[in-house]
Amino acid sequence: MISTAKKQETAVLVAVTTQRQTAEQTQEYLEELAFLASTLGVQTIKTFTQKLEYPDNRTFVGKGRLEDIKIFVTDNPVDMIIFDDELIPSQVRNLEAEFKDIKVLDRSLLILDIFAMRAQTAQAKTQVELAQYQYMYPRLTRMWTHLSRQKGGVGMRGPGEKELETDRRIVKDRIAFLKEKLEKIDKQSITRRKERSRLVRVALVGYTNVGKSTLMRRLAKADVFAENKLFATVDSTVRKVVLDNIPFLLTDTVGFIRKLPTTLIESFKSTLDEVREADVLLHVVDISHPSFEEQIEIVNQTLTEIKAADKPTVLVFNKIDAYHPKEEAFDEVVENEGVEVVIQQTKALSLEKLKKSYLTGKADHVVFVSAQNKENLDELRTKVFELVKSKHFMIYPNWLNMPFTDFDFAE
Ligand SMILES: Nc1nc2c(ncn2[C@@H]2O[C@H](COP(=O)(O)OP(=O)(O)OP(=O)(O)O)[C@@H](O)[C@H]2O)c(=O)[nH]1
Ligand SMILES: [Mg+2]
Repeated sequence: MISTAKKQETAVLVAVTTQRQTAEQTQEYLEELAFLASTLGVQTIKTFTQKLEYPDNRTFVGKGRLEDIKIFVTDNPVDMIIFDDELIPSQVRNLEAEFKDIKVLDRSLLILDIFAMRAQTAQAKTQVELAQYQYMYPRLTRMWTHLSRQKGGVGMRGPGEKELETDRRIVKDRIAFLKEKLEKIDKQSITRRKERSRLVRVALVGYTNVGKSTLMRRLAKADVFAENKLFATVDSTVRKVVLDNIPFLLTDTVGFIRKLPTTLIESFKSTLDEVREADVLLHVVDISHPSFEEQIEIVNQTLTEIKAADKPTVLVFNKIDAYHPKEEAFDEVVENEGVEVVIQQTKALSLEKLKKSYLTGKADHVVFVSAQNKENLDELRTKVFELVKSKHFMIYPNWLNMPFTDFDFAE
């Protein structure tokens, strides 16, 4: 058990700007990484970046930057160094050798740790533990094992805060055991889903922390957990909602993030089935986030990856109450005494303009809401109802003549 009296752990974050990642993106990703760390109670005290064609094969950053980091961690109280990309096993080994008694972590390990902290159901707990061990297995060196045992804490927590096992042979057995256990649980959830398959299914999807659970509360009056932290939700919650006499199922599930560890996607397959098997998606976007457009892209990519794209989708722009127009630079040419002068100007994209650009063709169904302030929720309900209704009548062409006692409308 981690005692609450324990001092706050501190971290140094490291990221590289490459051909595929601009300096601006690197800054945003580092902010997100710091947010992930703070979700685990870890305080970021310094960030290091480097411009490289590719991350260094041996130590992620080059020799010079590595020296800078070493000097910093020698002079300051640093518990861990967190790298923004998933480290390959040999990089972990080399970096462990360089930093000796300081923990070396990466973004994947942090995400896995948060999932472990959040998992509630037996299914989610098993899925996370399996993903953790699959991530760890190829990285278990004698030294890492020894050091991790000594260091414990962030990066080493299994579901329920128990320390993860680091003995190679035991880990291998554990993976086999967890896979078997998960298969059994999955069978049960498939049966459960089949039983309720006669209702239209709507799933809330989106980047983490955009307000999916808050919307779930508003639409289904469900008491689900929402918090300004990343991955507040890692289990799925399903609620029955009735709009104008048409019942449907609404699912709130795990959010997506950039560079979601592949082991997590694989082992969360059955949780993600809720999304894959949905008839309608509500893709929730946090419009107040400076990189909301990139987040939309990442969610779309992940949906394609899990084969859940190409469904009727409502793009729900949430948090309009907190929207601040992003300033964009442009050049204005003016004439001054017969000479053309270029003046650098900025313009802010108002919410109205933004709405216009999305409503004219970027997506089939778009709604702008504030789940927190209950703004425009009726418009969202109407949109959802339209899509649910058309699907519902495909399943039940004779619905209007059916006896209502067939369904339990109680909420
Ligand atoms: N300003 C503002 N904040 C909101 C709104 N909707 C939700 N939030 C806040 O955003 C944060 C995240 O909300 P959640 O509902 O937990 O988001 P989520 O998408 O379920 O997040 P994860 O489960 O962590 O992926 C919370 O602090 C909410 O109070 C909104 O309309 N406006
Ligand atoms: Mg949530």
